[in-house]
Amino acid sequence: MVKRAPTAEPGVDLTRYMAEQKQRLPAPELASLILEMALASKVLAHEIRRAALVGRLGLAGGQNPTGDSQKKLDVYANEVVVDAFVDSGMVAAIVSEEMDELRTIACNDEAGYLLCVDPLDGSSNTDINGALGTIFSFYRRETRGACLDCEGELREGLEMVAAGYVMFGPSTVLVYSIGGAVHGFTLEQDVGEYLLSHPDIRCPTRGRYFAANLGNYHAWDANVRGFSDHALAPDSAGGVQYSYRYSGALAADFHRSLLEGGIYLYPADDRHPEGKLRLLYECAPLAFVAEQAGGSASSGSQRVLDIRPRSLHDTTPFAVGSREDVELYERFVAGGRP
Ligand code: AHM
Ligand code: MG
Repeated sequence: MVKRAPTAEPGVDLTRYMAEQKQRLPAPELASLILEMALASKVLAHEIRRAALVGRLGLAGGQNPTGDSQKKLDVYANEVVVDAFVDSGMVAAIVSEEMDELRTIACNDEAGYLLCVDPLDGSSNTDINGALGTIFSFYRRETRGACLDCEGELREGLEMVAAGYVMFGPSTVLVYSIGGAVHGFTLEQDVGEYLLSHPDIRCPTRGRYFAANLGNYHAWDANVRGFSDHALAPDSAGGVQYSYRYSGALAADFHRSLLEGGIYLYPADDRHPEGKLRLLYECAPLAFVAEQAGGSASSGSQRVLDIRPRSLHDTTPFAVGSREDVELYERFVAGGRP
C-alpha cells in the first residue's frame, strides 16, 4: 500500500508526477506501467477521434471470447495495448477481452507483472460517437524466470497492485490508483500530455445517480427489480430522487458514480445468469479504484475483490459506486427492504 502523498498541484504532468512519486511506491516500476498505459491511450484517443474518417468504424467480422461481435476499433485497440506492453519489457503476460488465451509476452525476471485489460470498453458506442473506455489492472507475478502458467496466476482482485481506466469522452481522462489514493489526469491534446485535473478523488458516501440497462428490467430477478423500482421512486435516496443515467460504456458510467456518487448496476439476467461483465478486466479493476476512493463494489452478495476467478473470461453480476448505495442494493438482493 502506498503512503498517501501530499496533495499534488493540479496541472502537473503525469510523467513528472510519476517521477516524483516513484520513491513512495511499493515498487518503482508501477509508475512505468501506468506511463506505458497512458502512452497507449494517447494513440487510442487519436485514432478514436478520426475513426470515421479512416475507415475504422463498424464490425471486424470476428467474435471475442465471450461471444460479442468485435468492432474494428476493438481489434485495433487490442493491438495498440499489446504492442505497448511487448515493448515495455515489464509485463510477462496479458489477459484481454479480445484474446481467447493468456498472451505470453516475456519469460525473464524483469517481466514481473500480469496485465488484465479491456482495451475498448463500450464498443456498442463506437459507431455513434459515444463515450468509450479502456479498463486495466496489474498483478505482480508470483513466480519469476519461467513463463506464466495461466491458471496458476489467476488471483483475487485483492492481490491487484494497480488499476484504472481511461475514459474517451469530450476529453480523455486517465484515472488510476496504485493503492492509497485515486488520481485523475486529463489529456491536453495540443501538448500531448496528461495533466493532473482530479487529485485525490473521493467517492461520495451516498449519491443520487442510478445507471443500469433498464431494457433488461423484465429479465432481472424480483429483488433486483425491487431495487430499481425503489431507486426510481420519488424520495428514494433519503429525500432526494435518484436521477437515471446510462451511457452504454461502463468506464463512463463508473466515472460519474465515482465523481458524483450513486450506483452502476449490471445484474444477472435471463440471458446472463452469471452477469455479463467480465471479472478480471472490467469489474475487479473498477472495484479496486472504487474502494481506494472510499466507494464499494459487490456482486450483490459478495465483495467483488474477494471473488477468485476460475477462468480468464469469468463474468460476475456487478454493482459499484457509493458505499451506502451499494449496501442498500445488497439489502435488496438479500430480499430485504431499506
Ligand atoms: P464491451 O466491453 O464489449 O463494450 O462490453 C461491456 C459494456 C459496458 O461498457 C457497458 O456498461 C455494458 O457492456 C453495456 O451493455 P448493454 O448494451 O447490455 O447495456
Ligand atoms: Mg468492456
